[in-house]
Amino acid sequence: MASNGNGHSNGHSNGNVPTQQWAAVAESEGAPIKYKQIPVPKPGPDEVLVNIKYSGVCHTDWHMKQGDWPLKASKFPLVGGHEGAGVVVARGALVKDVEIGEHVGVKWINGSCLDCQFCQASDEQLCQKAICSGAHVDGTFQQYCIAQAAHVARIPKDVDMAAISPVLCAGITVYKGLKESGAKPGQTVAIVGAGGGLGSMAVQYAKAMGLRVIAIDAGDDKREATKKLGAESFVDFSKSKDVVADVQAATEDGLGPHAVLLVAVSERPFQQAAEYVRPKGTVVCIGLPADAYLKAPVFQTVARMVTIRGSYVGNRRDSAEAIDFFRRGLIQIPYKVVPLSELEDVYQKMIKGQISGRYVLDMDK
Ligand code: 8ID
Ligand code: ZN
Repeated sequence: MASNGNGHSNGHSNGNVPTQQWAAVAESEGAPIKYKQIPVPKPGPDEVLVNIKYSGVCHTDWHMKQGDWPLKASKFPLVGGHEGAGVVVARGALVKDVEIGEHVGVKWINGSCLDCQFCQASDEQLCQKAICSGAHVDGTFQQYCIAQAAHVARIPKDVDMAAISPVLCAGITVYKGLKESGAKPGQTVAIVGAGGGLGSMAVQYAKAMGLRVIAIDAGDDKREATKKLGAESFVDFSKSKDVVADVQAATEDGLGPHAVLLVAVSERPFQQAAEYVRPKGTVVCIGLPADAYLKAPVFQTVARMVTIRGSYVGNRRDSAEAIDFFRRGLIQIPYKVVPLSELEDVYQKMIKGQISGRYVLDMDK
């Protein structure tokens, strides 16, 4: 492929950036994915161009493509993806601290204003001007992707890029959620949706943080998979006659888990968790089923002093910490690498609940 020399005027590139690339594109809301060639974007003054090597596929990418959330994609055709690991190949003129050749991750938060009260407090997820990968700008399901230099995650060069890619959303998000839960080493957390992408990560992070895990999901594959990841018990929501009683029974004193991490894409568990969490426990809502509402009995929530809270991705510090857990060998989830051209098949498996762990797209196949 031809080189266009420097990526952006007054910026710098490694001199090998092509003008065309392969991408997985949603032409319109709800349309199936097309694998096709599109132009390589050019980074703005504060942005870098990343040659994506691998990208995990998050359920959020499906929601964005379908348009079933209050947060809508601001562009179609849209390239989704926000778990991209790759190499910086060009940078804008204002970028000083990210080097060409560095390994970086492109996350859901692609950019933010860095100036508002939320950015000042490092809650950049809450920035009213936050730009999200695969929602407001094209994401990581393409060979070359742009991100604001201040927001790319740093990936040490000794880390495997395929294996780390799911950490860049799933890992960071559940690590943050576990911190927000306030659960302490030795205490128990129930992970609802434990066999999926976020759930598998959550079981491993929880274990690495000294927590005991009750996994909740469906089917023997996920029972086995979550056991291998370190869960002490499993409640099959598709077979259980009383999920609330079964989750409480899975704790030694029968009082229920100290925290619940909701990462399922279904409303029902969001209506049950406050009932089985231990008195003074915390329910952390992370999964985002469309059109869903939380429900909790007021009397029991008050009299049992239950906390219910939301948790949304993580900031740059959470990202660095989550990556460090991975680098130290503490986080290993099952993942399957398939070519970028197979994204639509991955989505079809995902919505049927058939994915255990994560699918990772190889950009060069
Ligand atoms: O920052 C955030 N809050 C954030 C970040 C990333 C992703 C939120 N998310 C959201 C996604 O948009 C999605 O709504 O988290 C949700 C989970 O994403 P995922 O882990 O990427 O999805 P998955 O791999 O399809 O796993 C979902 C699992 O939930 C199980 C399924 O069997 C699957 O294993 N599940 C379902 I659907 N219903 C369940 C139920 N009633 C259930 N597990 C237990 N009980
Ligand atoms: Zn995600």
